[in-house]
Amino acid sequence: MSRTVYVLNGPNLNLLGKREPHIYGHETLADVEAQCRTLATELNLSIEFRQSNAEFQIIDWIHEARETAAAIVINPGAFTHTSIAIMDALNACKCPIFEVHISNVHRRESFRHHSYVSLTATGVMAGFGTHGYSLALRHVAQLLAKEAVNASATNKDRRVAV
Ligand code: CA2
Repeated sequence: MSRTVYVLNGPNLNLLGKREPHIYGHETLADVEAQCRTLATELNLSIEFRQSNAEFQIIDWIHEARETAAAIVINPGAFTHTSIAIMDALNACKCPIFEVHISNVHRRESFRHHSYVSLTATGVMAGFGTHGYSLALRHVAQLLAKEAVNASATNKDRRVAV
């Protein structure tokens, strides 16, 4: 069973910590990646942490994740509010999808209140700062643990039935 989680970041998130700290805080994307990697090791997950400003690139990574990932954690940046193409790519994935926003988008401009990604996401985290990524990874680890328990119970049932 795959334990790889794709952590995908959309446009302008490479500027994290370098501008608008009153909205997005002081941590850089490299800090977020380091935190995710440390936590992933603790949770026995492997992560693919990526950022792009290009919509097609994010879509290609979602297609890659579709084949191999246990889950996708995605902060699509402003594509959240505009991209039917990213929503369609996510819709083609069977794995759980967690949408993360550093800021509470619902307290901000009305154009940030609608998310195409939320229409396909398993869960959404907004306003927890960069901690939202860690919360999402911890949740994925819990889901995988539950799946493993269920799989071993099913296998036991099969052995009894034979
Ligand atoms: O709150 C979030 O995580 C967002 O996804 C961030 C996006 C924004 O368009 C969404 O509505 C909410 C923007 C990412 C841009 O990040 C910057 C960071 C520092 C300086 C400038 C932009």
